[in-house]
Amino acid sequence: MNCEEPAVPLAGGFLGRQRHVCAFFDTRDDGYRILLPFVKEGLERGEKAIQIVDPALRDDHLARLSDVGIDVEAAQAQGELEVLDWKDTYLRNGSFDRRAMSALVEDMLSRTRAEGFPRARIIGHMEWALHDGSDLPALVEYEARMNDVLPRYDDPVVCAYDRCAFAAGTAMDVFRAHPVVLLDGTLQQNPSFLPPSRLIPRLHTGILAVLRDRYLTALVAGARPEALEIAVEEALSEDVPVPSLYLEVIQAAQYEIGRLWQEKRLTVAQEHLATEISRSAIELLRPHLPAQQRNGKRAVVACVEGELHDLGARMVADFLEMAGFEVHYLGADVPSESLAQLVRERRPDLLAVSATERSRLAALCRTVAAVRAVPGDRIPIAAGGQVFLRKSRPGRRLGIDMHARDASGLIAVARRFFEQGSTRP
Ligand code: B12
Repeated sequence: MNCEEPAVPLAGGFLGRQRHVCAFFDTRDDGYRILLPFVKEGLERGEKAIQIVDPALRDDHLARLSDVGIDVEAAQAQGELEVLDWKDTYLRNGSFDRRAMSALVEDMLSRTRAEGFPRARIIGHMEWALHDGSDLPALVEYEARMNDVLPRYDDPVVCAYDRCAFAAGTAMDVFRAHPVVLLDGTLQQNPSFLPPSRLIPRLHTGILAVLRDRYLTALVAGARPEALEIAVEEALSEDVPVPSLYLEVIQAAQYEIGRLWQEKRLTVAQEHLATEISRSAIELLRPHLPAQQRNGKRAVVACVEGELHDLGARMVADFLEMAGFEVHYLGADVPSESLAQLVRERRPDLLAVSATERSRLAALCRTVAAVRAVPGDRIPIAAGGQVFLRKSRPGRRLGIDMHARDASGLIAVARRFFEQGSTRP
């Protein structure tokens, strides 16, 4: 942004560096009373005016511009005024695509410069989002992510909302997505503004709950294509972080499958079907995990002898790989002596062992003992799985070095462990 430029007046105040404005109006007349002087002043300064309006109200909009003395035809002919409608913009191709819309806004801003204007004043009327089938979470995410785009330009972008038409929850999220707000006719810095890095994870919390419920329904029905569509394609297209999909959708749904099985509302066969679908979902999501730089460390991940529950260990292996480890994943039911032999040969920097059932504790102890008997430097051992669900610090008694409740927790614990250079339990 060019800091030499004069501040832009709007609604009796001035826009500073932050120019992504959320304007809430009670009536259309209210909105025009405040925004028309803003449009006119920009045109008088030689700036471009771009407005995106309801196609049904386009003529009314042009008439209102004329009423304040704007020569609409001449301004349009000279490219100073562009009045677009929702069908050309937000709803291009029939529905809202936030990435396409963001690219379109960037294109408008670059084109404005290429045409020789110092900047554009863009106003978008947002009631298109109230139409049936509109994706309101996508709208909020679009508004949030525009805060990564717009600071590269100094063009004011005013998103005009009918305060009475939007549900309170949506209005609040939209409000939080704008650094500047125009409310009750007054322009102000928004004290509730959340930058995208803070707002988007909050939005995802809601999306995750919905995805989890829908994924679980598909699992219970054994509907593989639908389940994979929800947990993979749909979730990725919504930019939901893959680690959250592992833990808050797939793991959470698997726990529910276990509860339904325990209550005899699902058969063993239905549980098997669900688990195999979840295994496929993990396979498809794995390439999309955000990869950190290699850390030069090697990890071996295995389920203890007799332990058949292997999805948790699979997730642990994937999270370690994401964190930069070279991972050797051995899967279910690995006999203690055989695991110790592999440890002797490969000398991992970390051994992660998984146990679910109480009766596997003895096998876990045998594994720890066998690995501790391997000559040479002590190999750090992490243990986890549902056998520890009710134990907060199982380390000392079992002779392990690290424990965490889930795959994400292990990454944090392992990082601390290696940073401290610790080799003691
Ligand atoms: C699918 C399933 C099976 C399948 C497993 C297939 C497979 N390939 O995994 C089969 C049919 C084989 C099975 C068998 C049994 N099951 Co079962 N099963 C389940 C179910 C429904 C889902 C398991 C799952 O996928 N979880 C999702 C994963 C991602 O979660 P997770 O394992 O907890 O992993 C996370 C954390 O624990 C942690 N973690 C895991 N490992 C490690 C390792 C380290 C180092 C760290 C730090 C963290 C960590 O991080 C993981 C990722 O975040 C669970 C329900 C449940 N609550 O999980 C029951 C469940 C685990 N099963 C149960 C039981 C009782 C059995 C059987 C004894 C039934 C029987 N009578 O035969 C047998 C035992 C088999 C055996 N020898 O292991 C009980 C266990 C109760 C208990 N804790 O004692 C559960 C909880 C069902 C219930 N509600 O009662 N089961």
